[in-house]
Amino acid sequence: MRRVAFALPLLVLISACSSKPAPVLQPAQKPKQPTLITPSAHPAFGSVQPITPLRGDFAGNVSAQRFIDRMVSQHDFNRQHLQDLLAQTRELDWVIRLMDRQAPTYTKPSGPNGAWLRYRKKFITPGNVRNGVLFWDQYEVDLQRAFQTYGVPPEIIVGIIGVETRWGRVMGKTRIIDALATLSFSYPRRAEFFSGELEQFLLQARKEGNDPLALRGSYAGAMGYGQFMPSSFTQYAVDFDGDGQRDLWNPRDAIGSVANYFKQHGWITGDTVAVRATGQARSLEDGFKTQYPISVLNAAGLRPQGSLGNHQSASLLRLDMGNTYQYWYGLPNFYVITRYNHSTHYAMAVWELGRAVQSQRHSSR
Ligand SMILES: [Ca+2]
Repeated sequence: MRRVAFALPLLVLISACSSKPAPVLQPAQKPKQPTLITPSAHPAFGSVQPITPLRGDFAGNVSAQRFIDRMVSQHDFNRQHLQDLLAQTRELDWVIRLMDRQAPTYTKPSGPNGAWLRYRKKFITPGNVRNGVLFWDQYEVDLQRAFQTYGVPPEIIVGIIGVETRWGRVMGKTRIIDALATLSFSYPRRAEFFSGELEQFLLQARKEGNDPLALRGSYAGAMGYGQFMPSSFTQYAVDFDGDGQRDLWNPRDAIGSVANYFKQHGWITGDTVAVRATGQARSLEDGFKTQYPISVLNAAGLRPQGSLGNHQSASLLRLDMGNTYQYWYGLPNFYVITRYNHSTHYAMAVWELGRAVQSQRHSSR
Protein backbone atom coordinates (compact mmCIF):
# COMPACT_ATOMS: atom_id res chain seq x y z
CA MET A 1 0.00 0.00 0.00
CA ARG A 2 1.21 3.45 0.74
CA ARG A 3 4.47 4.66 2.07
CA VAL A 4 4.79 5.68 5.70
CA ALA A 5 6.87 8.77 6.30
CA PHE A 6 9.97 8.27 8.44
CA ALA A 7 12.29 10.90 9.86
CA LEU A 8 9.85 12.00 12.54
CA PRO A 9 12.02 14.55 14.34
CA LEU A 10 12.51 16.39 11.07
CA LEU A 11 8.78 16.33 10.39
CA VAL A 12 7.97 17.68 13.81
CA LEU A 13 10.44 20.46 13.25
CA ILE A 14 8.98 21.24 9.86
CA SER A 15 5.36 21.16 10.93
CA ALA A 16 6.19 23.48 13.80
CA CYS A 17 7.47 25.97 11.25
CA SER A 18 4.46 25.61 9.02
CA SER A 19 1.78 26.03 11.62
CA LYS A 20 1.88 29.79 11.51
CA PRO A 21 1.02 31.50 8.26
CA ALA A 22 4.23 33.19 7.24
CA PRO A 23 5.82 34.00 3.91
CA VAL A 24 7.49 31.06 2.27
CA LEU A 25 10.83 32.77 2.20
CA GLN A 26 11.25 33.37 5.88
CA PRO A 27 14.96 33.43 6.78
CA ALA A 28 14.84 30.29 8.94
CA GLN A 29 13.89 28.20 5.93
CA LYS A 30 16.66 29.38 3.68
CA PRO A 31 19.58 27.03 3.23
CA LYS A 32 22.57 27.95 5.34
CA GLN A 33 24.94 28.17 2.41
CA PRO A 34 24.38 30.89 -0.13
CA THR A 35 22.06 29.65 -2.81
CA LEU A 36 23.43 29.01 -6.27
CA ILE A 37 20.07 29.55 -7.87
CA THR A 38 19.19 32.91 -9.20
CA PRO A 39 15.45 33.13 -9.70
CA SER A 40 13.83 35.19 -12.40
CA ALA A 41 16.85 37.17 -13.58
CA HIS A 42 18.65 34.09 -14.91
CA PRO A 43 16.17 31.43 -15.90
CA ALA A 44 18.95 29.35 -17.40
CA PHE A 45 20.18 28.60 -13.91
CA GLY A 46 16.77 27.23 -12.96
CA SER A 47 17.78 23.67 -13.70
CA VAL A 48 20.79 23.71 -11.40
CA GLN A 49 20.44 20.94 -8.84
CA PRO A 50 19.41 22.15 -5.38
CA ILE A 51 21.77 22.14 -2.47
CA THR A 52 19.61 19.78 -0.41
CA PRO A 53 17.31 17.02 -1.66
CA LEU A 54 13.55 17.23 -1.21
CA ARG A 55 12.68 16.53 2.41
CA GLY A 56 9.44 15.81 4.22
CA ASP A 57 6.51 13.59 3.23
CA PHE A 58 7.33 13.72 -0.46
CA ALA A 59 11.06 13.00 -0.15
CA GLY A 60 12.02 10.54 -2.88
CA ASN A 61 8.67 10.92 -4.64
CA VAL A 62 9.38 10.80 -8.37
CA SER A 63 6.19 12.69 -9.31
CA ALA A 64 7.05 15.46 -6.89
CA GLN A 65 10.53 15.73 -8.36
CA ARG A 66 9.12 15.85 -11.87
CA PHE A 67 6.65 18.53 -10.80
CA ILE A 68 9.45 20.64 -9.34
CA ASP A 69 11.41 20.29 -12.58
CA ARG A 70 8.39 21.48 -14.52
CA MET A 71 7.75 24.49 -12.29
CA VAL A 72 11.40 25.48 -12.56
CA SER A 73 11.68 25.09 -16.32
CA GLN A 74 8.24 26.35 -17.35
CA HIS A 75 7.46 28.97 -14.74
CA ASP A 76 10.87 29.98 -13.55
CA PHE A 77 10.31 28.96 -9.94
CA ASN A 78 13.36 28.90 -7.70
CA ARG A 79 14.07 25.22 -7.17
CA GLN A 80 15.31 25.52 -3.61
CA HIS A 81 12.41 27.71 -2.54
CA LEU A 82 9.90 25.32 -4.07
CA GLN A 83 11.60 22.37 -2.36
CA ASP A 84 11.50 24.20 0.94
CA LEU A 85 7.79 24.78 0.42
CA LEU A 86 7.06 21.17 -0.51
CA ALA A 87 9.13 19.98 2.45
CA GLN A 88 6.54 21.65 4.66
CA THR A 89 3.65 20.11 2.72
CA ARG A 90 1.95 17.07 4.18
CA GLU A 91 0.78 13.90 2.54
CA LEU A 92 -2.78 13.32 3.80
CA ASP A 93 -3.79 9.65 3.75
CA TRP A 94 -7.37 10.49 4.64
CA VAL A 95 -7.70 12.62 1.51
CA ILE A 96 -6.83 9.59 -0.59
CA ARG A 97 -9.31 7.43 1.28
CA LEU A 98 -12.06 10.00 0.73
CA MET A 99 -11.17 10.31 -2.94
CA ASP A 100 -11.23 6.53 -3.36
CA ARG A 101 -14.69 6.45 -1.88
CA GLN A 102 -15.82 8.80 -4.65
CA ALA A 103 -14.28 6.70 -7.39
CA PRO A 104 -16.79 5.70 -10.06
CA THR A 105 -17.92 2.25 -8.94
CA TYR A 106 -21.55 3.18 -9.40
CA THR A 107 -23.98 0.57 -10.70
CA LYS A 108 -27.49 1.58 -11.58
CA PRO A 109 -30.11 0.34 -9.15
CA SER A 110 -32.79 -1.86 -10.67
CA GLY A 111 -35.62 0.40 -9.50
CA PRO A 112 -36.33 3.62 -7.60
CA ASN A 113 -34.90 3.78 -4.08
CA GLY A 114 -35.20 7.45 -3.14
CA ALA A 115 -31.68 8.60 -4.09
CA TRP A 116 -32.86 12.09 -5.04
CA LEU A 117 -34.88 12.52 -1.85
CA ARG A 118 -31.84 11.63 0.24
CA TYR A 119 -29.64 14.06 -1.65
CA ARG A 120 -32.22 16.83 -1.61
CA LYS A 121 -32.77 16.80 2.13
CA LYS A 122 -29.11 17.57 2.73
CA PHE A 123 -29.63 21.00 1.16
CA ILE A 124 -33.26 22.02 1.02
CA THR A 125 -34.09 22.42 4.69
CA PRO A 126 -35.98 25.20 6.52
CA GLY A 127 -32.80 26.31 8.31
CA ASN A 128 -30.84 26.42 5.09
CA VAL A 129 -33.55 28.40 3.35
CA ARG A 130 -33.61 30.93 6.22
CA ASN A 131 -29.83 31.33 6.00
CA GLY A 132 -30.13 31.80 2.27
CA VAL A 133 -32.62 34.61 2.80
CA LEU A 134 -30.17 36.30 5.19
CA PHE A 135 -27.37 36.04 2.63
CA TRP A 136 -29.57 37.36 -0.17
CA ASP A 137 -30.72 40.29 1.98
CA GLN A 138 -27.18 41.14 3.01
CA TYR A 139 -25.74 41.03 -0.51
CA GLU A 140 -28.77 42.07 -2.51
CA VAL A 141 -26.97 45.01 -4.14
CA ASP A 142 -24.10 42.78 -5.24
CA LEU A 143 -26.43 40.07 -6.50
CA GLN A 144 -28.34 42.61 -8.56
CA ARG A 145 -25.12 44.06 -9.91
CA ALA A 146 -23.95 40.56 -10.86
CA PHE A 147 -27.25 40.07 -12.69
CA GLN A 148 -26.80 43.38 -14.55
CA THR A 149 -23.17 42.57 -15.38
CA TYR A 150 -23.34 38.87 -16.25
CA GLY A 151 -27.03 38.14 -16.78
CA VAL A 152 -27.09 35.42 -14.14
CA PRO A 153 -30.00 35.77 -11.70
CA PRO A 154 -29.57 35.94 -7.91
CA GLU A 155 -31.33 32.64 -7.20
CA ILE A 156 -28.72 30.72 -9.17
CA ILE A 157 -25.78 32.43 -7.44
CA VAL A 158 -27.46 32.04 -4.05
CA GLY A 159 -28.19 28.39 -4.84
CA ILE A 160 -24.58 27.64 -5.82
CA ILE A 161 -23.01 29.32 -2.80
CA GLY A 162 -25.60 27.66 -0.55
CA VAL A 163 -24.96 24.15 -1.83
CA GLU A 164 -21.20 24.65 -1.93
CA THR A 165 -20.59 26.19 1.49
CA ARG A 166 -23.90 27.08 3.21
CA TRP A 167 -23.08 30.70 2.33
CA GLY A 168 -19.59 30.64 3.76
CA ARG A 169 -20.25 28.49 6.81
CA VAL A 170 -18.39 25.42 5.56
CA MET A 171 -15.46 26.38 3.38
CA GLY A 172 -13.05 23.60 4.39
CA LYS A 173 -10.13 23.54 6.80
CA THR A 174 -7.60 21.53 4.85
CA ARG A 175 -4.46 23.29 3.69
CA ILE A 176 -4.94 23.55 -0.06
CA ILE A 177 -1.32 22.75 -0.78
CA ASP A 178 -1.49 19.54 1.29
CA ALA A 179 -4.63 18.39 -0.53
CA LEU A 180 -3.32 19.20 -4.00
CA ALA A 181 0.17 17.81 -3.41
CA THR A 182 -1.24 14.58 -1.97
CA LEU A 183 -3.53 14.09 -4.96
CA SER A 184 -0.78 15.11 -7.41
CA PHE A 185 2.03 12.97 -6.04
CA SER A 186 0.39 10.07 -4.22
CA TYR A 187 -2.83 9.41 -6.12
CA PRO A 188 -2.00 8.26 -9.67
CA ARG A 189 -5.63 7.92 -10.76
CA ARG A 190 -6.12 11.72 -10.74
CA ALA A 191 -2.50 12.87 -10.69
CA GLU A 192 -2.61 14.57 -14.06
CA PHE A 193 -5.63 16.69 -13.18
CA PHE A 194 -4.45 17.62 -9.70
CA SER A 195 -0.88 18.45 -10.66
CA GLY A 196 -2.39 20.94 -13.10
CA GLU A 197 -4.40 22.38 -10.21
CA LEU A 198 -1.32 22.51 -7.98
CA GLU A 199 0.53 24.31 -10.74
CA GLN A 200 -2.24 26.91 -11.03
CA PHE A 201 -2.42 27.23 -7.26
CA LEU A 202 1.27 28.04 -6.95
CA LEU A 203 1.16 30.46 -9.87
CA GLN A 204 -1.75 32.33 -8.27
CA ALA A 205 -0.16 32.43 -4.84
CA ARG A 206 2.89 34.00 -6.44
CA LYS A 207 0.81 36.45 -8.47
CA GLU A 208 -1.56 37.47 -5.67
CA GLY A 209 1.18 37.55 -3.04
CA ASN A 210 -0.48 34.85 -0.91
CA ASP A 211 1.35 32.43 1.35
CA PRO A 212 0.55 29.02 -0.19
CA LEU A 213 0.81 27.39 3.24
CA ALA A 214 -1.88 29.64 4.70
CA LEU A 215 -4.77 29.00 2.27
CA ARG A 216 -7.36 26.46 3.35
CA GLY A 217 -10.29 24.76 1.67
CA SER A 218 -11.78 21.39 0.81
CA TYR A 219 -9.93 18.08 0.77
CA ALA A 220 -9.92 18.32 -3.03
CA GLY A 221 -8.41 21.80 -3.10
CA ALA A 222 -11.57 23.90 -3.62
CA MET A 223 -11.52 27.39 -2.13
CA GLY A 224 -13.76 30.05 -0.69
CA TYR A 225 -17.50 30.78 -0.80
CA GLY A 226 -17.98 29.20 -4.22
CA GLN A 227 -15.36 26.43 -3.78
CA PHE A 228 -13.39 27.32 -6.89
CA MET A 229 -10.59 25.01 -7.92
CA PRO A 230 -7.37 26.86 -8.73
CA SER A 231 -7.85 26.51 -12.50
CA SER A 232 -11.34 28.05 -12.16
CA PHE A 233 -9.86 30.85 -10.11
CA THR A 234 -7.40 31.56 -12.91
CA GLN A 235 -10.06 31.56 -15.61
CA TYR A 236 -13.19 32.92 -13.96
CA ALA A 237 -12.53 34.74 -10.69
CA VAL A 238 -13.18 38.48 -10.75
CA ASP A 239 -12.49 41.36 -8.38
CA PHE A 240 -16.14 42.28 -7.92
CA ASP A 241 -15.76 44.68 -4.99
CA GLY A 242 -13.04 46.64 -6.75
CA ASP A 243 -10.36 46.48 -4.06
CA GLY A 244 -7.76 45.29 -6.55
CA GLN A 245 -7.68 41.68 -5.36
CA ARG A 246 -9.54 38.61 -6.51
CA ASP A 247 -10.44 37.06 -3.19
CA LEU A 248 -12.63 33.96 -3.11
CA TRP A 249 -13.11 34.34 0.64
CA ASN A 250 -14.73 37.69 0.03
CA PRO A 251 -18.47 37.09 -0.57
CA ARG A 252 -18.72 39.98 -3.05
CA ASP A 253 -15.86 38.69 -5.18
CA ALA A 254 -17.39 35.20 -4.90
CA ILE A 255 -20.77 36.46 -6.15
CA GLY A 256 -19.20 38.11 -9.20
CA SER A 257 -16.94 35.13 -9.83
CA VAL A 258 -19.79 32.59 -9.75
CA ALA A 259 -21.83 34.80 -12.09
CA ASN A 260 -18.88 35.14 -14.45
CA TYR A 261 -18.35 31.37 -14.38
CA PHE A 262 -21.95 30.87 -15.48
CA LYS A 263 -21.81 33.52 -18.16
CA GLN A 264 -18.60 32.03 -19.60
CA HIS A 265 -20.24 28.60 -19.65
CA GLY A 266 -23.16 29.83 -21.73
CA TRP A 267 -25.89 30.86 -19.32
CA ILE A 268 -28.88 32.14 -21.31
CA THR A 269 -30.39 35.12 -19.53
CA GLY A 270 -34.12 34.79 -19.00
CA ASP A 271 -34.32 31.20 -20.19
CA THR A 272 -35.67 28.53 -17.89
CA VAL A 273 -33.63 25.68 -16.45
CA ALA A 274 -35.83 22.61 -16.70
CA VAL A 275 -39.50 21.77 -17.13
CA ARG A 276 -41.23 19.02 -15.19
CA ALA A 277 -42.81 16.22 -17.22
CA THR A 278 -45.84 14.11 -16.64
CA GLY A 279 -45.59 10.44 -17.55
CA GLN A 280 -42.79 7.89 -17.46
CA ALA A 281 -40.06 7.13 -19.98
CA ARG A 282 -38.13 4.22 -18.51
CA SER A 283 -37.03 2.92 -21.90
CA LEU A 284 -34.91 6.00 -22.63
CA GLU A 285 -31.45 6.65 -21.27
CA ASP A 286 -31.50 9.61 -18.93
CA GLY A 287 -28.96 12.12 -17.66
CA PHE A 288 -27.88 15.72 -18.19
CA LYS A 289 -25.66 14.62 -21.09
CA THR A 290 -28.52 13.11 -23.09
CA GLN A 291 -30.19 15.12 -25.83
CA TYR A 292 -33.49 14.21 -27.48
CA PRO A 293 -35.76 15.95 -29.94
CA ILE A 294 -38.86 17.03 -27.99
CA SER A 295 -40.94 14.85 -30.31
CA VAL A 296 -39.03 11.74 -29.22
CA LEU A 297 -39.63 12.51 -25.53
CA ASN A 298 -43.29 13.11 -26.22
CA ALA A 299 -43.57 9.89 -28.22
CA ALA A 300 -42.04 8.01 -25.28
CA GLY A 301 -44.98 9.13 -23.14
CA LEU A 302 -43.90 12.43 -21.58
CA ARG A 303 -45.63 15.81 -21.64
CA PRO A 304 -44.11 19.07 -20.43
CA GLN A 305 -46.01 20.74 -17.59
CA GLY A 306 -44.84 24.18 -18.68
CA SER A 307 -43.57 26.00 -21.74
CA LEU A 308 -40.38 24.75 -23.34
CA GLY A 309 -40.03 28.07 -25.16
CA ASN A 310 -38.45 27.66 -28.55
CA HIS A 311 -36.40 24.65 -27.56
CA GLN A 312 -36.60 21.80 -30.03
CA SER A 313 -34.58 19.38 -27.93
CA ALA A 314 -33.91 18.64 -24.28
CA SER A 315 -32.01 16.29 -22.05
CA LEU A 316 -34.02 13.69 -20.16
CA LEU A 317 -33.62 14.13 -16.41
CA ARG A 318 -34.88 11.49 -14.02
CA LEU A 319 -35.23 11.93 -10.28
CA ASP A 320 -35.60 8.91 -8.05
CA MET A 321 -38.53 9.69 -5.75
CA GLY A 322 -38.54 6.42 -3.83
CA ASN A 323 -41.69 4.82 -5.17
CA THR A 324 -41.47 6.26 -8.67
CA TYR A 325 -39.35 8.38 -11.01
CA GLN A 326 -40.00 12.01 -11.77
CA TYR A 327 -38.99 13.15 -15.25
CA TRP A 328 -37.88 16.57 -16.40
CA TYR A 329 -37.01 18.20 -19.72
CA GLY A 330 -33.51 19.57 -19.15
CA LEU A 331 -32.76 22.79 -21.02
CA PRO A 332 -29.36 24.40 -21.81
CA ASN A 333 -29.28 26.37 -18.54
CA PHE A 334 -29.57 23.12 -16.60
CA TYR A 335 -26.52 21.86 -18.45
CA VAL A 336 -24.69 25.08 -17.56
CA ILE A 337 -25.27 24.40 -13.84
CA THR A 338 -23.72 20.96 -14.30
CA ARG A 339 -20.54 22.68 -15.53
CA TYR A 340 -20.00 23.64 -11.90
CA ASN A 341 -20.36 20.04 -10.76
CA HIS A 342 -21.11 17.23 -13.18
CA SER A 343 -24.21 15.86 -11.52
CA THR A 344 -27.96 15.97 -12.16
CA HIS A 345 -28.65 15.90 -8.41
CA TYR A 346 -26.25 18.74 -7.80
CA ALA A 347 -27.73 20.97 -10.47
CA MET A 348 -31.29 20.24 -9.41
CA ALA A 349 -30.43 20.98 -5.76
CA VAL A 350 -28.79 24.30 -6.68
CA TRP A 351 -31.78 25.39 -8.70
CA GLU A 352 -34.33 24.22 -6.16
CA LEU A 353 -32.52 25.73 -3.18
CA GLY A 354 -32.16 29.07 -4.98
CA ARG A 355 -35.85 29.14 -5.82
CA ALA A 356 -36.85 28.10 -2.30
CA VAL A 357 -34.84 31.01 -0.89
CA GLN A 358 -36.35 33.34 -3.45
CA SER A 359 -39.94 32.39 -2.67
CA GLN A 360 -39.35 32.50 1.10
CA ARG A 361 -37.97 36.00 0.64
CA HIS A 362 -41.01 37.10 -1.31
CA SER A 363 -43.48 35.54 1.08
CA SER A 364 -41.92 37.20 4.12
CA ARG A 365 -42.35 40.71 2.74
CA1 LIG B 1 -11.82 42.00 -4.43
